[in-house]
Amino acid sequence: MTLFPGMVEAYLTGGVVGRAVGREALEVGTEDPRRHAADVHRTVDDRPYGGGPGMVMAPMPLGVAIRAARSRVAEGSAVLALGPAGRRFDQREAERLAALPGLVLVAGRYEGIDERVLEALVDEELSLGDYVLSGGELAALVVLDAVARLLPGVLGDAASAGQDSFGDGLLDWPHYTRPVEWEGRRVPEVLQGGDHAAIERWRLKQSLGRTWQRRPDLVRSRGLSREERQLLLEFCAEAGIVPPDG
Ligand code: 9D3
Repeated sequence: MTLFPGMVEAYLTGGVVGRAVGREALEVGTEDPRRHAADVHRTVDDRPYGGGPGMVMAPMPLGVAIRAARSRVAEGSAVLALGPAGRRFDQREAERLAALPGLVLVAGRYEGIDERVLEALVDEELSLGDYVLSGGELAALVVLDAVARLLPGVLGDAASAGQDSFGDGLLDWPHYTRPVEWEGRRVPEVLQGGDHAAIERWRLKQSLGRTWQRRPDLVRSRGLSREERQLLLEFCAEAGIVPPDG
C-alpha cells in the first residue's frame, strides 16, 4: 500500500527480489489509495485534529486500499505498517514473517496514518531504526528484500541464507580476491594455502573478533562456546584489544 507505486515497481525490475518475481517464487503487487479516493482531487490526506504542522493520511481512502490489498493475499497473512514509532525490524522478525503465507506492507507518508486505521486494520508497526525517512516505501522494500531472500527458491544454490551475518549471530569474516597484493596490502597467508581446517578456524576467529570489536552487544546476547571463547581470546591478544570478561 503506497502513494508511490512506481517507486516500488521500479525496485522489482532488478536484483534478487526482481528475479524471484520473474521466476514466480514470489508475487508482489501495489495498492494505491489515491485510486480509491472519492473526490475529483483524489485526496488522501487531511489536517491533524488538535492542530500542528503537516498532514495525516485519512481513514478514507486508506482503509479501502488496505482492505483491497488484504483481499489479494492469502488468509493468515499479516498487515504491517512501516513507521518511525514501530518495533525495530531485525533478522528474527524477517524469519517470523517469511513463515507467513503473505504480507500487506503499509507505507505511510506525511506525518503519519490516522490512529484508528492502525487500530482497526494493522497487526503491527515496524521501524527500521532511529533515523528519519521521508516515508515508508524504502522501509517496506527493506522488509520485502529481507523476507524474500528467506523464501525457498529465491536465492541461488551458491548463496545460502544460513551462511549470512546474523544467520548465526556473528558478523562476516573479511573477504579477499585477486590480486594477492594490492597497493602494498597482502591477502592473509592462511587463505592462500589449501589447509581448509586452518581456513575455517581463521574465518571463525575473524568473525568472532570483528563482532566483538564492532558489535559487542551481539556477542553478549549470543554467548560463546568454549572453543569460540578461546578463538576470541586469541584474536584479542593478536589485535591488542581488551577481551570480554567472564
Ligand atoms: C514529528 C516527528 N517525526 C517522527 C520521528 C515525524 C515523521 C518522520 C518521518 C513521521 C513520518 C516519517 C516517515 N518515516 C517512515 O515512514 C518510516 C521510518 C522512519 O522514518 N525511520 C525508521 N523507520 C521507518 S519505517 C517508516
